[in-house]
Amino acid sequence: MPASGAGCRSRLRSIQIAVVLFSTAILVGCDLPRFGAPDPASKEGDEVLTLWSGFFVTAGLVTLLIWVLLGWVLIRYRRRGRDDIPSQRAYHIPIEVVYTIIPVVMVIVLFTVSWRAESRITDVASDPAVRVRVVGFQWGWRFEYGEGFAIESAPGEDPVLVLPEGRPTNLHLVSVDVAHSFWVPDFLNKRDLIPGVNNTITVRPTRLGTYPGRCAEFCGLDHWRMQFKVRVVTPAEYATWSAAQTKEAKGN
Ligand SMILES: [Cu+2]
Repeated sequence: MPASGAGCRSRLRSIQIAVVLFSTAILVGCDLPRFGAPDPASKEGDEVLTLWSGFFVTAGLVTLLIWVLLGWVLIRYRRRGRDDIPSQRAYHIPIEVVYTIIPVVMVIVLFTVSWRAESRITDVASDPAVRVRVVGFQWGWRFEYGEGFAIESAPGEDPVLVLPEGRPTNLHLVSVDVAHSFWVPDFLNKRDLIPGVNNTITVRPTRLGTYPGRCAEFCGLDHWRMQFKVRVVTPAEYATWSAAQTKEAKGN
């Protein structure tokens, strides 16, 4: 019926406008929402967040498109009378080609973006400002600095890994017993410590502050005790602190 067709077209137009406004609002925004991820405190975390947000927006747009198409089909082709049966088409080659190619292209794009981000995140700095050998054991941590001193877990006290802001630090992750995992949630980065495996990550903190860290691999009954803190300080503060630690280590 003409009246019903006009109403349907008007509803569809409203939905189209809503989709366009929603997509535009998301795509033109300089800062995408974090969708539940912590505010990253490292350059590597920024990369992970960008990837996470991009995937979230893509998934949201695909979901929205499906809902819109579903709604359109339900309204446009609803049964209006006893003998009202829509066109029964067995196939439609152009549409099938389109809905095969689009997902394939999307998967290729998402794969490429992920692969490039992963390469940047896992790239180990060749000339880091600081090198720390991170030793995980049941149940604690020892941070052995390249400058010749170490910070270790003490009873009732979490060890503190001090890092300079904006400078690359290479963390060489080593386990002396079972598998552990070095995790600082605010860095949005995590890597396992596996006996016999050499794992190294580069961290570039971008924000001053103190952040909690913990073992993210169940490693035994007292796994919960494997907590530590990361304190990000200015490069000048780091130099002063590390010089004092080195002096103290040499004195002992
Ligand atoms: Cu553990």
